[in-house]
Amino acid sequence: MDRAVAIAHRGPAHGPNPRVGCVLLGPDGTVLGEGWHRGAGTAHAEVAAIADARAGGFDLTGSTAVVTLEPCNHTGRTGPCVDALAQAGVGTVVFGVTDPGDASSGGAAALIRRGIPARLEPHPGAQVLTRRWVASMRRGRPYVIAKWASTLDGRMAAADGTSFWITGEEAREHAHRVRAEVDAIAVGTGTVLTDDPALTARPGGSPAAHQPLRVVVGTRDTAGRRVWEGGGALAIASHDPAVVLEELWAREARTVIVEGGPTMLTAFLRAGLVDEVHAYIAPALLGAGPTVVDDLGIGTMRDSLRGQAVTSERLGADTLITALLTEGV
Ligand code: AOF
Ligand code: ZN
Repeated sequence: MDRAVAIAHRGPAHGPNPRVGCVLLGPDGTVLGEGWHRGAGTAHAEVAAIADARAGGFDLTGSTAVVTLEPCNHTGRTGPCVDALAQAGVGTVVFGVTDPGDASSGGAAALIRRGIPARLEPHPGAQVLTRRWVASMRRGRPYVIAKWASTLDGRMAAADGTSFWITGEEAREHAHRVRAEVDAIAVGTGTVLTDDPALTARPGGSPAAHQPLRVVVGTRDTAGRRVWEGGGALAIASHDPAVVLEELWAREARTVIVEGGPTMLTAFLRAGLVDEVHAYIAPALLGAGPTVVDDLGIGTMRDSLRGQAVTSERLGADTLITALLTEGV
């Protein structure tokens, strides 16, 4: 399963489908074939592994398929992996995470009905690989990462509105790498008007192969701003976070970064629609200027929003703190 997880990582983190890896083992434990999923519309990991084994001239009768995700039981963009495994003569299936999809789930039961033992062996690596995707499928909405950069005293801009270069090069580079892994980046019209961000993913200074959908939320006129350059950006004329996520879900977005400003971040937090926080903290103090989040309607410490599975990472002079906010993510 470790090997299946490792090859699954070669697939894209963005897009409507999860990253999946599959290793086919002979009765004596030798590897007969390997495959991973390269994104929606392409072969599933199992089908790719079967093709790999066939190319090597191997007979798969009685083999064991080790898959990071429960084999699918539906015809989506491609056919059911349950059928492909059965037709190939695979004898046993082991998987690391259960498929939460409405249509695609039930693969293990379908295999067992055909006399092919299939069992879940929960695997931490497989869970990490699919964590955001599984959460989005369970919720029926995109997984939301709220991202901001602030000073030590929680301010995202100075009193005169200047906000560029709060954090340093390493922190900005990290944020660009995260952008390249998601389906969409959403900001409010206020941020577009004050900061005029391009909202593109530029790790290492050059544009990533995958560019997330750029989304402008709100009703104010932002014509002529950089976000509209090159076309393809999306305007959502609503202030309701649920409406924004519905619109993005309809476009098959599974992961979204909400980048601000304070009005937008506050609306998402108030609605309970932030799954994960990425706070880049600079060792600077301003003492005045807007804070990253406004009134959340929380009056007492007991009701504070508390992060779980918190991590911290030094990025140059800055620190990235990540925390999960919703249950079961
Ligand atoms: C698998 N193996 O490698 C993947 C699976 O539209 P499709 O045909 O690509 O199906 C997408 C769904 O299939 C996806 O939502 C998820 O439930 C499952 N993904 N399943 O057995 C794979 N990528
Ligand atoms: Zn499949």
